[in-house]
Amino acid sequence: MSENIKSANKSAEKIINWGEARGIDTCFERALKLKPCPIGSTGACCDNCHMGPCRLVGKNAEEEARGVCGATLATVASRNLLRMIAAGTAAHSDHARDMAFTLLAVAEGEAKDFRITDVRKLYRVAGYLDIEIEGRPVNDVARDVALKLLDDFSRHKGEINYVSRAPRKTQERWRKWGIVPRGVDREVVEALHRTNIGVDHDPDHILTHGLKTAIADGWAGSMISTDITDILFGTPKPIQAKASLGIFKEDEVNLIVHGHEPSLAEIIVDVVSEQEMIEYAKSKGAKGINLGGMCCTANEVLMRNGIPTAGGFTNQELGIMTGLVDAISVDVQCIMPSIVELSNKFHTKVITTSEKAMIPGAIHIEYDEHRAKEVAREIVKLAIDNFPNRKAEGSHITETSPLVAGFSHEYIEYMQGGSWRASFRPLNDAIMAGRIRGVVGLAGCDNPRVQATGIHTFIASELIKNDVLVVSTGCGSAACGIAGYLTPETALEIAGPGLSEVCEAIGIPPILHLGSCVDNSRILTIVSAMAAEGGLSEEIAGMPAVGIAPEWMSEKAVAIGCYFAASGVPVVFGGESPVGASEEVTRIMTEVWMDRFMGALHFEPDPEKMLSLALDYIDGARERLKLRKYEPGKFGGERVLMDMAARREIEKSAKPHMGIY
Ligand code: NFS
Repeated sequence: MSENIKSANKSAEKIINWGEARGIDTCFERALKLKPCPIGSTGACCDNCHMGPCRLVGKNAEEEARGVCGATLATVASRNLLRMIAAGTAAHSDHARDMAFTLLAVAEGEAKDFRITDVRKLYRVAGYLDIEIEGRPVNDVARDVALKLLDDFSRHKGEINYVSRAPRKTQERWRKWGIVPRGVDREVVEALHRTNIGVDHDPDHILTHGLKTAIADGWAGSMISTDITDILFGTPKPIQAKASLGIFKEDEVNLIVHGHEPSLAEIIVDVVSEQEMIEYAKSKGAKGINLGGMCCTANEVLMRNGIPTAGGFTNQELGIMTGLVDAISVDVQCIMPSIVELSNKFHTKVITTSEKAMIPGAIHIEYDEHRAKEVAREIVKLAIDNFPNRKAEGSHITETSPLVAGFSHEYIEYMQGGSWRASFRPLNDAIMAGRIRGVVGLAGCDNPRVQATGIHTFIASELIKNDVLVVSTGCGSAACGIAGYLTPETALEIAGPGLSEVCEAIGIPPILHLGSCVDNSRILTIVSAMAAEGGLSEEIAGMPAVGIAPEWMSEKAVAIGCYFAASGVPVVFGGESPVGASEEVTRIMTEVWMDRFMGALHFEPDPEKMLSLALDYIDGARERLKLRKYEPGKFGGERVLMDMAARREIEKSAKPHMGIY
């Protein structure tokens, strides 16, 4: 990778260069100008009280350096990591809480613009929660589901609901080490309490609470968000769409939905196709309204409606620099405040919509689920009204990449056997036979501190070449989509012989786009289902599965990495370690967590080493499970995968209401 190239995506690079030539600053420029603080970035700075900040540096800092209170480097670094986990957990879970309140409002008839789209999923979730469904009105079931899930946030004692969805042995490990969360809010508050000056000083004890908090993120907050979003807007199934900065149209009103929360964005999807709105756009000289997405709000509407994505985190400023974006509606998380100042150089209107998030200079139109359509119409109208203000300048892009997204865990189950025989048997068999070497969850942000999106695409292509099935989420999916990797053809062009054969038989890409970052919870469900299916590990721990976040930057990513590690999945993060100053903390996150949970969290800046670490973990798991040694192109005997023709035969006899799973 060339040092001078800031983004691996050619269109992005073109816009960056266009901006640089005009003195327009982006995160790429700022990342060059503003080097990370070498002390804070490795976890050696404590600013938890006002005697400091204390910088625990020096040759023998691990042994000798102390903060004014006497805190060691390991205490400081582990506290810093716990605060990151708590913040990440809070972000996902607060989003989930709002989804639960939306479901409650719908069930109680107070949010008239929404409806329960996937009743089958509602019943499935009610089943997890032991809520009676027989003979009851759908809204009553939905209300009980919403209330029971809301308990997960405020519970003081006991266990979060979805612990029961983990394999029994995984639960046993969690109980043995005391990391079953009680309630999301309680664990987050306790994390902040413990890291307050003078409370918890034992790094292992601090990090153990980190895992407990992270499990509250994965198995409560994120999983709740995924489930309720599916119930309200539909469980995703494969859908074609486009990705790139070239999705904007010169002759249409371009509106972007950016951030993370799907509710308002879903209503905007409806509103842009209202005839009245289209006529209004025409009255302003536009041919129509073109809706696009950014970051994880993009993933939500891409998975369910095929709305194109302009990309991930590092593309948000570049989108505005096309000069074609009439309005960008943002909710929460991963929104650069710089977009407001940048938009002043163009004609773009930036609209903040969450009561929790404002940016000075932006237009604030507050979303409220009780009047969702009204708010959505106001936003769409604002974008339309701004269309005639477009200035000529901007760096236009025309290329787009086709992709297939929408792989919910329910669909993955369905695609392996149809409505009647949906299971994970074929996947487990393919892994056992060595056709598929293992599974990697490729997740997380794209990052201007590296060649943005380049490490994602490198790791993704190398993994599939090595017959590793990739399930991807978040901005990593956008990176793969823009690179053209989310198509079934990629299986034939790049994937190794075993993976390629499996993908061809089912008609899927070798990289399955599972959704937004909260949808990493789908990966937990998938590995749990693989454990239940038999033939591999009986628990999540020990599966030939690894998590990788090669360009992570958000605290949310740290929470995700930790809930995977606690669940038994080794995780490899790119970049320098945020706790790298402490060998003790590094040892706990790798060796101690491996002993207890068979999971770990590594930080490795070298992409080649990240890859080999992941493959070593996969091969090690295969060996422990006594599976045949992986050799490219050589497979053991196993059941034949069900191809499309066989599946159609079964479908013919399926009842029409069977849905997709
Ligand atoms: Ni995940 Fe999604 Fe992207 Fe990173 Fe931000 S949008 S929640 S945190 S940058 S992947």
